[in-house]
Amino acid sequence: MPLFIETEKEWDLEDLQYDFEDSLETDRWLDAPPDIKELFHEIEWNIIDGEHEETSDLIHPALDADVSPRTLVAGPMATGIAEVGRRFKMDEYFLPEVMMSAKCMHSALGILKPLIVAEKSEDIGTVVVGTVQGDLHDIGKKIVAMMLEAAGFTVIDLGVTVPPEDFIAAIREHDPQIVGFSALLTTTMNMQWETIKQLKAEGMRGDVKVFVGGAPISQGWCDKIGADAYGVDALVAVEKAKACVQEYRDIKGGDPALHGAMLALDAERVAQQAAKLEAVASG
Ligand code: B1M
Repeated sequence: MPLFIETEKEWDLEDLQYDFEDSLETDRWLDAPPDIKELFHEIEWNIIDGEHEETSDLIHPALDADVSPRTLVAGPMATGIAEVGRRFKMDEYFLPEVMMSAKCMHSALGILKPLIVAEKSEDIGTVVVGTVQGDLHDIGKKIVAMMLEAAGFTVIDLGVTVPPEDFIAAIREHDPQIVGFSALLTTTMNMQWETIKQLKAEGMRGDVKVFVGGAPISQGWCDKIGADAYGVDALVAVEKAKACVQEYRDIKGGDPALHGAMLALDAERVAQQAAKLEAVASG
């Protein structure tokens, strides 16, 4: 039975601006056994420090202690790379440091991917994913792709900087139910829109449900460009993708009814989270 450790909260990461000792004092992962809490802080600090071998070395003891691969991805790996993003934004880090930290994420994901994907038991559909043209960021897209695979999808990952015509060729070749565009830059998010426009121009918009995601992407952007679903994170993307091939399989891509159904899933999740919080607060 894997250890349950809360990862869904939006943590205060201020301690990551100081040092490891400060992290030991935060309330992040207080529900974990103390040695696992410490291990998580070591993982996040090794990602921040760009130590990829050490990061990989710490993944195995966590797995041996029954921490699930998903908890590692959503827990210390997410907080570590978030702090790297903050440092980059504040000019405390430059590209070489960010590249070292990205290498840590890739090394850890290399260990975790086969374990996550091994959860796949049935084939429920096909998804084509890629990072849009001009954009080299692929860590989040890889996480989404492996979670989709674990949920039963066959995933065709086209890689990074994928031009619209390559998405279109892959849709023709693989006939997926879903196509997903990842974008991490405000300068490349427009390529999600361009790709949708080209899908329409080819008369293919109804053939496929379009998902969008990535740090600068929002529900408002999804609405504006006429995508069907926005995935704020990998778990939400999987929840919506499953709904698209199950209860909403007969609704075509681009149909406002599908967009409405995806929004209803968000509303339902928010209501459930609020009810959970209320239950905790009232003891
Ligand atoms: Co870049 N970078 N980077 N970078 N980088 C950002 C995105 C930035 C926000 C950093 C900052 O300023 N704080 C900033 C963008 C600013 C902006 O556009 N306004 C930035 C910049 C500026 C750049 C360069 C332009 C820097 C330069 O050259 N001067 C350059 C661009 C290169 C290019 O793409 N052409 C660049 C380069 C790089 C590296 C190569 C060094 C490296 C990428 C390595 C790699 O991916 N192989 C890198 C990194 C690592 C980052 C940060 C630090 C981390 C990104 C990441 O992996 N996050 C990032 C800071 C940040 O995002 N806060 C930053 C972790 C990942 C798990 O989250 O990708 O959001 P994320 O994915 C989530 C969700 O968004 C969602 O699910 C995922 C899992 O939960 N999701 C989807 C993602 N895709 C989805 C698709 C879906 C559904 C959900 O459906 C299809």
